[in-house]
Amino acid sequence: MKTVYACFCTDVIHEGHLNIVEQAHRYGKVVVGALSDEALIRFNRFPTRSLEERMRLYGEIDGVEEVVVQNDMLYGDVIPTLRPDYVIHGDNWLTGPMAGIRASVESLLSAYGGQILDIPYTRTEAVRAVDTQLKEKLAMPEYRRKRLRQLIRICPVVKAIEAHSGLTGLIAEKTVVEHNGRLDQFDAMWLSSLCDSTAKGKPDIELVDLTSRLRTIDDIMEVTTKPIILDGDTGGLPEHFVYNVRTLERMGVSAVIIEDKVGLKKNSLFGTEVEQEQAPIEDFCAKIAAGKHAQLTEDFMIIARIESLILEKGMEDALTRAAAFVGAGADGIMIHSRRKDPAEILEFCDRFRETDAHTPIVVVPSSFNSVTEEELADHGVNIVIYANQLTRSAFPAMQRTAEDILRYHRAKEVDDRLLPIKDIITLIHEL
Ligand code: SPV
Ligand code: MG
Repeated sequence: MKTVYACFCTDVIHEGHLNIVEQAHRYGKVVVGALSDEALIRFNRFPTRSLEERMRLYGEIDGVEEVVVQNDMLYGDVIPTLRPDYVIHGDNWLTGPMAGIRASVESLLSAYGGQILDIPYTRTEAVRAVDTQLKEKLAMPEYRRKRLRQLIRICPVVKAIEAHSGLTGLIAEKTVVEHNGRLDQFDAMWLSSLCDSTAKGKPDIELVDLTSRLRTIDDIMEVTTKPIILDGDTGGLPEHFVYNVRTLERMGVSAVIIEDKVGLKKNSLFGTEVEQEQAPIEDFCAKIAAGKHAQLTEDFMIIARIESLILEKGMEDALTRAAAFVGAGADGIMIHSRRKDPAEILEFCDRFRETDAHTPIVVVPSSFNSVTEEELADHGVNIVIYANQLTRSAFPAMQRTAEDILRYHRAKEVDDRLLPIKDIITLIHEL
């Protein structure tokens, strides 16, 4: 009896999956792999059902004899042990980002003479409707809100990129790259105060009010499903913060990060070049505690951002504050630095982890940008935020285009570096 293996990465079984099992059955005993949560996330299929539920679902399909867990998107853990005679897959993996996965399967099978069965991918209205429905479900507040905590549990490091509009939200949502045969993408979005203000031509001094920030969040939520971490600046007055926590929770925002500053907040990257005052520990603890008290769900996170290193108040002050803020109920700590060298950030993380093994640590490597996600994760970091790179790449590109049109009195010279007209008119898909 031959063995036919198919890997599934779905929460809902549709006719395409049934067709794969039916075709596979003609060749032998059918074994289905359930892709692990972590691999699913890398594959842009955030699970809405647990691995156990998915395994049960696959096992109930007529013709499936066995269900196994597949941890590696490239099949590297399953094929050498199971040694299936065939691996069956829809022919949609012949081209595009999934071609690397097929190449890996081909090479693993060639070690012992196994074969790939490419079958026509099922493209029907019903299949498309199931996919759309799944996406829409993930955009609902109850799914989106809890997704950040799920990611922290599942991923070695959660990667967030800034978004300040529907368009940048789409970039955060949809950008996928293939690297060494594996697919990768961002896990979450950072609603930066700097970039939201900059997009409106305003300084980053809490001038853009929450009503306006909520409008930006809503624009992003309309077209994305990934979780949102809001840069909440100082969080404002505790009496206002409690209402804002409820509003954010209701919308489906996953976390707010508030920084321990008072008065006129300026952007941290100014450091001590401008006057900025840090909040007394007790006052900031009271704000955190008030926010936690107001919160209604288990999902929402209030993360305390420590500005001691930015304001050159020293490592001890940063660590004292971190312990106090966690004691007051903070669900995570963000530690910031504007040094080019990541040493002080890594030292903070190591020392914080000596006494606190679990509270998530968030970092924003804008200045200390040589450090890799892996190194940060090795020092206990859970969330890495790329806080402003989209805005900083778009601005010089737009400025150069504007200058060149003025210079040449026509647009021909800039055309080579522009998105083709046929692509811009179809960039946003209509429903
Ligand atoms: C932001 O993106 O607005 C931040 C991070 O608060 S930083 O600009 O580095 O202070
Ligand atoms: Mg900010």
